[in-house]
Amino acid sequence: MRLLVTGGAGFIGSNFVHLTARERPEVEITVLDALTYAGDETSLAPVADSVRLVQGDITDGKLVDRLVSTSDLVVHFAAESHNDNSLANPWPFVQTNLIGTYTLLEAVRKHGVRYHHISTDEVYGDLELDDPAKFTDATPYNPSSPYSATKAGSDLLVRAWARSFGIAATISNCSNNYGPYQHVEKFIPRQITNLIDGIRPRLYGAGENVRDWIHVEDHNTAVWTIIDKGRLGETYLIGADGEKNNLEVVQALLEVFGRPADDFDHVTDRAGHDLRYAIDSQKLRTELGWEPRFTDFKAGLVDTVDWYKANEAWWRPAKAATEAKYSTAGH
Ligand code: NAD
Ligand code: TDX
Repeated sequence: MRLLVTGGAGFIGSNFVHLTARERPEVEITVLDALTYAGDETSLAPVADSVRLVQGDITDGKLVDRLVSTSDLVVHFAAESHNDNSLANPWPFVQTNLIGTYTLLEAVRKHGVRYHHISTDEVYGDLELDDPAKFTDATPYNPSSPYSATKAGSDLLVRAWARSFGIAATISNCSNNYGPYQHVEKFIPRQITNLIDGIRPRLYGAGENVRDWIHVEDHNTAVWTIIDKGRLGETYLIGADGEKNNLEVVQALLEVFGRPADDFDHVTDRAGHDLRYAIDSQKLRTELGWEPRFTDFKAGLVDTVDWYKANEAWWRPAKAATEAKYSTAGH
């Protein structure tokens, strides 16, 4: 099978390529990645022999058409992915998440290639802290930020291309991922690398916002399950019942580092900050038989801290510029 992975040099995409190279050696893997600030060729170094990396943009119609025409399956991870960046400058989000997805859809339509679309639970907006409801694939779309609005738009393009043009597509909407190779701009790696550097963690607002954490490996086994067994045209929500508020996560990290539970700073909150995400993944579990394996969040955090300690050369080059950007934004 010839597989095209967009965004395969990013956090989740590179972990997906690692998993695929390890467990499916018969798959020929091509990665299409623009190597933006968030993409890093060295994330693919351990599997470099099994992967062809093409540096290019998913909005480049000619390049996308050529790569899709020689593929049997496209898994589309490439995106502008950070909410804070989307508040500072929404344009790259419109360009990559909307125009980029459109460009891929036109190519898979033309060449009749199977397509899996990676999306987020943020398309559903947010929940109250005490709401017993969780997101399902029937929850109405209600995105809050330019990031989540462009992801929602990209999902709707996929649904329209499946219904009107009959493309062979599936969609997954996953909750917050953590694990190795995540950019230091994101919450957990930012605090881990702050703690390594002796800087106090930074909590937006009161820290009561809840995220539904899942280990990146569990996200990616779910993606393969949907590709193998999912019904075409369907949307599957991926989650591992990992709800934690941000204060709990910061205090878990402080404990791993042997620091006092109040050794952090409150900083300016994010504009439009979603309060709570929670995923109901019953459809994926009962219909397709998927289960998460990394269900011990504390153990997963300890492994992730160990990874950042052992791989300083990977994250160090991005750290100072990331913190400078946060300091300008008051975070
Ligand atoms: P990331 O920012 O770490 O990686 C994105 C990758 O896409 C980078 O390698 C970047 O170079 C590449 N890219 C960006 N613009 C491109 C373009 N125009 N052309 C080609 N490549 C381009 O993101 P991530 O956290 O790995 O997220 C991957 C996907 O998963 C995204 O679609 C995101 O919306 C989705 N998602 C992420 C999470 C999460 O918690 N991180 C949760 C649910 C869904
Ligand atoms: O320094 C921080 N302090 C803090 O309290 C940072 C960077 C974040 N936060 C808070 C904001 C959020 O409530 O932590 C939570 C997680 O923040 P992010 O890592 O920025 O993730 P989030 O905005 O929840 O979005 C993530 O999950 C869904 C990914 O970045 C998206 O790509 C994905 O779709």
